[in-house]
Amino acid sequence: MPEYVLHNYFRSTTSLRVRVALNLKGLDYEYVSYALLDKDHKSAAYLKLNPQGLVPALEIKDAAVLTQSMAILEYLDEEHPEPPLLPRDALGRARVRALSQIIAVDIHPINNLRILQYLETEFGADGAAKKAWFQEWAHAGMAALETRLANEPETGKFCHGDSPTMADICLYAQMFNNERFDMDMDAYPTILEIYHQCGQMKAFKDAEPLQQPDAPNQ
Ligand SMILES: N[C@@H](CCC(=O)N[C@@H](CS)C(=O)NCC(=O)O)C(=O)O
Repeated sequence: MPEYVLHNYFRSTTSLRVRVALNLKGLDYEYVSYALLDKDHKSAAYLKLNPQGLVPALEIKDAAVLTQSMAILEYLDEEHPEPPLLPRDALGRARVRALSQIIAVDIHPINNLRILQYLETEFGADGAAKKAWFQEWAHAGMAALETRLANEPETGKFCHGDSPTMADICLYAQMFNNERFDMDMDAYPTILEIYHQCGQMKAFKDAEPLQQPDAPNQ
């Protein structure tokens, strides 16, 4: 029996981050799905696990429930250090956390399902308006990320050197949201190259939305 239970959803990109980390570390886990559009994540049972009512949550059987994908990634990295998701040096760690947070702090939270639903119900935003909102903030973050990745010497095959870190996990996951909202990524060749590099690795591929048991049949 796996030690970990991942409460998540196939299309959730914060869930995707945790799936990649578990795969990279070679950790087996039980997959429990919450259909966000059916509000499964607002059920009383789930709110007991995560009062925030957001996925993912990583349950450590008979021990604890972890929430917040970035905190979960750091926990997994501390408990299962190989392969590392953060560099050994403090400057490197600060850089990787900063690159990660461009996505995890400055892009994702303001484009999340509940924000887009609120724009619709409270401000009458239609599909086109929601797409414009998404693209505005995603382009702002992607442009800054591209500038840094293209110009900083620490960038290698991946965001930081030649092996994947937390920053690559965030970048990879975000690309699936970008695609859903028809983002034109032509201006971001370095990001696209790193996305391609990640996609060569089974740990990333296996975490993709359409590879999950709750994904619709293709
Ligand atoms: N900062 C949180 C964000 C979690 C989050 O927003 N998850 C989304 C799916 S990617 C969610 O549960 N959305 C449900 C909603 O907005 O109602 C994390 O990184 O875990």
